[in-house]
Amino acid sequence: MINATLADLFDELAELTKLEDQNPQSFRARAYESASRSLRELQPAITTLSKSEMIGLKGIGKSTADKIGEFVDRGSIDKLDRLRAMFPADYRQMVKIPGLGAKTAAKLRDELGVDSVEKLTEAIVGEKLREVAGLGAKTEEKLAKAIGRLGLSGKDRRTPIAEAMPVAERVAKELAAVDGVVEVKICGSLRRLRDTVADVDILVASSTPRPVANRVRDLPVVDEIIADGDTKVSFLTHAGLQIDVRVVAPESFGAAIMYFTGSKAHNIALRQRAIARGMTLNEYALADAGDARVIAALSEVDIYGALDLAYVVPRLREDSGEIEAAERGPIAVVTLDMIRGDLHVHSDLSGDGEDTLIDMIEGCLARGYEYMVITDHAEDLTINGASREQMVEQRGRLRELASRYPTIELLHGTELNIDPDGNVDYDAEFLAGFDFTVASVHSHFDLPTERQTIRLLTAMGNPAVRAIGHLSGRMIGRRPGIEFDVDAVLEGAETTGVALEINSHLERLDATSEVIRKARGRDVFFIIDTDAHRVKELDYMRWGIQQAQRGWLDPNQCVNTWPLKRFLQFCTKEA
Ligand code: DGT
Ligand code: CA
Ligand code: ZN
Repeated sequence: MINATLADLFDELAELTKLEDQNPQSFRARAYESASRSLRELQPAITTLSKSEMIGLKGIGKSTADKIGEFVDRGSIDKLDRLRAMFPADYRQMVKIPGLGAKTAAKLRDELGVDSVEKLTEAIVGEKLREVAGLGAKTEEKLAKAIGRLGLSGKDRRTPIAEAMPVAERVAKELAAVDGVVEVKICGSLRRLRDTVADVDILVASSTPRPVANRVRDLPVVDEIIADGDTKVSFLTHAGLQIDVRVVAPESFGAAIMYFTGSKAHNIALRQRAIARGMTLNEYALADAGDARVIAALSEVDIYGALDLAYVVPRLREDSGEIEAAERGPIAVVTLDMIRGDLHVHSDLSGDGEDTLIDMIEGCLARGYEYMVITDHAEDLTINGASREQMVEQRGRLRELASRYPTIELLHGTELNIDPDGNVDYDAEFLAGFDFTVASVHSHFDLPTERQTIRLLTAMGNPAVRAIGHLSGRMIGRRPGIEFDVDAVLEGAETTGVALEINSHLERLDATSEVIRKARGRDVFFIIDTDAHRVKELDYMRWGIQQAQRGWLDPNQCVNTWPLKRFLQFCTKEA
């Protein structure tokens, strides 16, 4: 646990150092990032190592080791404290606006006293930015649009899931280790896998709340406690995210997590259903309305059952048809155990890939897959792509490895780049040599809707393309996706048989749940994959699964739940 805690702190140090150096490529920030990676991979607790052993680790130098020492001795790191004071949460939020770098942010603060999204919005309205050298009316317009599009301003500011989830998981894990704790569950919008969350709701089952509350107050992520009670503690993290921790009795844990998972609309519909049956439903129990006898409270399954409903996965709890479906019978959703292969996996042949081909294969093998596709970046992605020669060589190696890994089918693919006109890398003949390809948009995110639609349809029409990667190209909270005509693209997917990817990265979760849902009942195929660039990221599959659930994907539409033979037919377009 200490390793992960320290890794988080080094990540934060890296983020803040980029602001201090006003340089996203800051050399010092990179050093902190490699320290963080090294800590995350380290098996023994770092505290069991001597200083010289620490320095012997890849990515950890003397100054990093000193900082680890500081934290172990005093529970804080001077430099981090100094940077946190220099760059408060509001400022950090402002720097996240696309198109606003650390340099511009520093100028805004120094010259206009603008250090939050709110103040920036005011300054834009007052046309103040054009008074600053190097900025102009264009900047004002661009930033106003970015703020508007991302919903970054005001009280309804939301945190991207990729930022909230790791923090929530860390807190949950810490609390699970507290004496007397039976179970911990992350609830609210995070459990429903919404793209962004207003706050994090964590529920802890324990008959003795006090030690839990004490532990929460001591967590290193806590910046400020905003509500302090025996059974509920709310705090803000240094990044400004609110986390509510509630302690409830183990015997009503099911009712409590159900209530705090929501959504509110789902809860209201269930409560009405309970009332219609002479029962009451609240965060403590489903009970008899007459004599208050508890009917079900321990588990969510029990409560749904007592309401004559099949279990509803949290991702579907939005009161948009799931209750009616649960009334009819079990709801078919994709689950992790159905997945037979990962179809979008990078090795270190990609410039941004980290682990070797063998590592990635063994990673997939360890996850029980029957097939996998290696999809390193193609040549047009200038810094990250592989040349033709490298691709051919990799294919040869993969074929050789087949006998060494007889239980998993190793397929050779690539991730192609869709250019503004919908064309992809290589030529038809070279493309025909791949077993499987996924084609993705990696540039030109701002073209008009019509051009983006044609671009996607053209790529789908390419006989070598088997799937479209991260359909919109969005980075949640940082970059809006391309705008395209969803119906036209779904129709294109039907006519060409090209699958749409559900990319599991929490920054992406792309295709969006809205698109997946629109494809329900149509002849559109999906692949759920991790786009892993290192072995550990193969575990992202669970987020892709949850995204598929949120989009209510029919498991039959999911290509990588199919047996090998059918998948191979799909690769050759016979599906
Ligand atoms: P957000 O906005 O991302 O925090 O979304 P949620 O869904 O996490 O909303 P939040 O944190 O306000 O509340 C957590 C859950 O608690 C919510 O999903 C359902 C439940 N809840 C909150 N307020 C009410 C309410 O007035 N009535 C009912 N039935 N449930 C509520
Ligand atoms: Ca919430
Ligand atoms: Zn990729």
